[in-house]
Amino acid sequence: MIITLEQFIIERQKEIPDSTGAFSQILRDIGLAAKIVSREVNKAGLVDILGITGTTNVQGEEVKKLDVYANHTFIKVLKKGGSVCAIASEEEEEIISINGPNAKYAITLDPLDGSSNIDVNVSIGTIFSIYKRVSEMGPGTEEDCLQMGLKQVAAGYVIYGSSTMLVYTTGNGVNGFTLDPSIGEFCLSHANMKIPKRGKVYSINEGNIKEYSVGVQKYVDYLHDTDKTTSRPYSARYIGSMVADFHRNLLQGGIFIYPASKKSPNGKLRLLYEANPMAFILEQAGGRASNGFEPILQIQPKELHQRVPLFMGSEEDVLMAEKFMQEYGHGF
Ligand code: AHM
Ligand code: MG
Repeated sequence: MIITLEQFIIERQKEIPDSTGAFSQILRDIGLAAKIVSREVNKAGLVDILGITGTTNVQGEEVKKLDVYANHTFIKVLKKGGSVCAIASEEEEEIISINGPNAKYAITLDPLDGSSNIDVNVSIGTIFSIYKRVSEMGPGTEEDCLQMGLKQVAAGYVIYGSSTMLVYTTGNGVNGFTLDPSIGEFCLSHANMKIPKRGKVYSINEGNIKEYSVGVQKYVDYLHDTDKTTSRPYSARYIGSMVADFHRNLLQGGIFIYPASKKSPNGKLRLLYEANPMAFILEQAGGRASNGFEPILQIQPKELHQRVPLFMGSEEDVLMAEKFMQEYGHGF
């Protein structure tokens, strides 16, 4: 029997005493926005033959870049839903503050991650985290978004790939839903997802290897070595679209690394809407995520767009990478 995302959310809501439905509303809104973005992503390649000239298409509608479109779609849908008091988005310098009687939650969002891959038909994604607001009722504040990852009440991502999938956790396991375009519903396809304890794959932008710290270089050397008992050498798989690399590793095991480099001492990826949500999902799926030295979920954010070095994936693989980091320290 098919279980749709909507049905699943309603079933889970019944388990929460005194639930007002505000939280379920956000999850449903994310599902809706994801469907709208998925539709647009799927026709991205048709843009040329549909006759778009300049900034307007044949219907006379303004054409926006997909990442801007995704940003507007998620914000519009979440605002209308009424459960969110603050939205921090990769596409917005400041938070979007909202006032409403049921606005009990804050959300951080990367509306379209890996968007440089759109033109080459490679999977891209949306990433989100949800927190309980910490400010008094009224318009949301930056503090509502600047919470430690441990405080997340839900996190997830949507991958726009060969099919569109929504994967999320509310701290009670990880579940994946695949969009069935024929009925326009996300259907439960991957219940209670678990990442293998160890993988055979590593994902890192190895072109920059000389820019990385000694610990990262030594760890990658270690992965290149031959040793049957630990399945080495590992295979390199790097799509350059974090959600896609993450999704593969979640299903099949492995480690994803975006480390600090000489040029970018904090790496590239963002704590609030890239590292934290993935770290929460991993923790729920039996994996691990750190900056090489401390758990991602325990880092107190200071800025909305703060970057963080990221090591995440199968528990044993991340533990081994951390061992190298700790042995060689922060040195380049
Ligand atoms: P974006 O948010 O600007 O799309 O950048 C994030 C993306 C990730 O999806 C991906 O893992 C990473 O950037 C790839 O970066 P690089 O090209 O430096 O390897
Ligand atoms: Mg991004």
